[in-house]
Amino acid sequence: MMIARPVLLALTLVASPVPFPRATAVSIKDFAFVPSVLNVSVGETVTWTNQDDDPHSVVANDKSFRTRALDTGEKDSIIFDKPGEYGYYCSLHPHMTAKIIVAAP
Ligand SMILES: [Cu+2]
Repeated sequence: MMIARPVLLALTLVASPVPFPRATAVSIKDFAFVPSVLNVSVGETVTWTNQDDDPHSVVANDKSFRTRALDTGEKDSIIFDKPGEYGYYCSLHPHMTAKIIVAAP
């Protein structure tokens, strides 16, 4: 049974539904933020990585945060220290929109 437990644990992790993704990384790809809605907890850092050939940026709708313009392969991070919903967009392509939802601890 000692050998079987890690296997069982791995299967459980794979099989468990994940209602709120916990990743703190957002890819910018094909002129879209992936995932478009990201759930994090207060104090977590979100890192955006530009995987497109065109530059992109991240700007909060309320201007409370922004990254620098990111060229291909570049990344930048924002720390979210207050709960709330933060819509954001790309200042270079304003049709690119997404959201960070920050949960209270
Ligand atoms: Cu863009």
